[in-house]
Amino acid sequence: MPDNRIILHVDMDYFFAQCEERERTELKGKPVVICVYSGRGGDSGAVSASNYEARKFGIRAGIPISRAKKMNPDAVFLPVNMELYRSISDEMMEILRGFSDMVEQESIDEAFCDITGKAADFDEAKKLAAKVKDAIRQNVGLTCSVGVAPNKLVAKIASDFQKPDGLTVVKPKEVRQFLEPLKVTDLIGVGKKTGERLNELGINTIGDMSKLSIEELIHEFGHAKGVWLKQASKGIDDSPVQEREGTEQIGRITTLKEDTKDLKVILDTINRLSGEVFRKLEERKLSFKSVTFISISTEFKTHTKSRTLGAPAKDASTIRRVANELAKDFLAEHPAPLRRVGVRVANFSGEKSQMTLGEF
Ligand code: DCP
Ligand code: CA
Ligand code: CA
Repeated sequence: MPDNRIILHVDMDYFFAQCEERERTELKGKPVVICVYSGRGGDSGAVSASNYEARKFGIRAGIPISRAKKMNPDAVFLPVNMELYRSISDEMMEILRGFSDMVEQESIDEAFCDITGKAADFDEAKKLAAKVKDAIRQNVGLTCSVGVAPNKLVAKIASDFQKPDGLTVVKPKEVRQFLEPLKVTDLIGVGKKTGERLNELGINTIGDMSKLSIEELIHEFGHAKGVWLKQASKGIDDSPVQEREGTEQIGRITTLKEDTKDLKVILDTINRLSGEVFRKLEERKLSFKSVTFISISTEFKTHTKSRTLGAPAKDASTIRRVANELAKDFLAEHPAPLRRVGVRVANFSGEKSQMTLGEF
């Protein structure tokens, strides 16, 4: 793994609550609490997310709903709407894939991108990260926080460093200094148990831990973990950004010359994008089993329509035909002008999956 990588980590701000704010503008400025009701009736259940206004009252993910209601009875309490959050998550991932072919979705609201080939140095990377934030704000309508660093471990901590709407760049030379004062549990991979044991040993910060010898760490935590802790405390992490199994997709999105609902213009564009997607597939000798049509309205609402094929396909005409059908269906259901359209294929099989099997 080259040690001159540039990795970006994007984490959406107060994600579930911000999604609700986007859909209902009347919520802006009010404390909003998203709740998972247990189904046992009443307020039994836990808080899943809260916006920053609600956090001022101490309302956070994980606390009982009844307690949150005592903290602020006037907050807006809403049940989770996973379908909404998933579709907004897809919109965000789509934007990231427009910036880099190497995107690793880490959870519903965060992802790593390897932008090594897209920026010559960390100053350029900072500009690119600002563009990513703008694109997400413009196209998805949500704010996020971004970290830029030489690896995933540090990028993830950096995205959390200045929330909300943050952008933190940690250059290779600044890594040690950046990590030193932080708590050991800020390192992803140091859980509560390991953190408590380290605290018992008088180790509170990452800087404290970096001073322990590797032998001491191995003695305490075993070989694999000891070695990892030593590396992590120095901000070393070689893990690559890789697509999670099943999440890999190849797509192209473009902005139409003008907002339109003209079927011919839209289908012509889709045919061009299908050709681009096909060339990418061909390069990598992949077959696909699903095709998606993506549309973004003049109000920046994204809709996707997908179809799973009966059998894997690898030809350009299948992409075109299915994308055309999906687009026609979509426009029949939503006869409003579109701003951007896209085509995506996924559920791959082919050379790559065989290679993966061969590795084990
Ligand atoms: N989530 C949940 N239960 C938890 C933690 C999180 O249901 N205990 C859900 C709701 C969050 C989403 O996952 O909105 C993302 O989690 P984050 O930890 O990234 O937290 P937020 O995005 O809500 O806030 P932040 O702005 O701190 O990232
Ligand atoms: Ca988040
Ligand atoms: Ca997150």
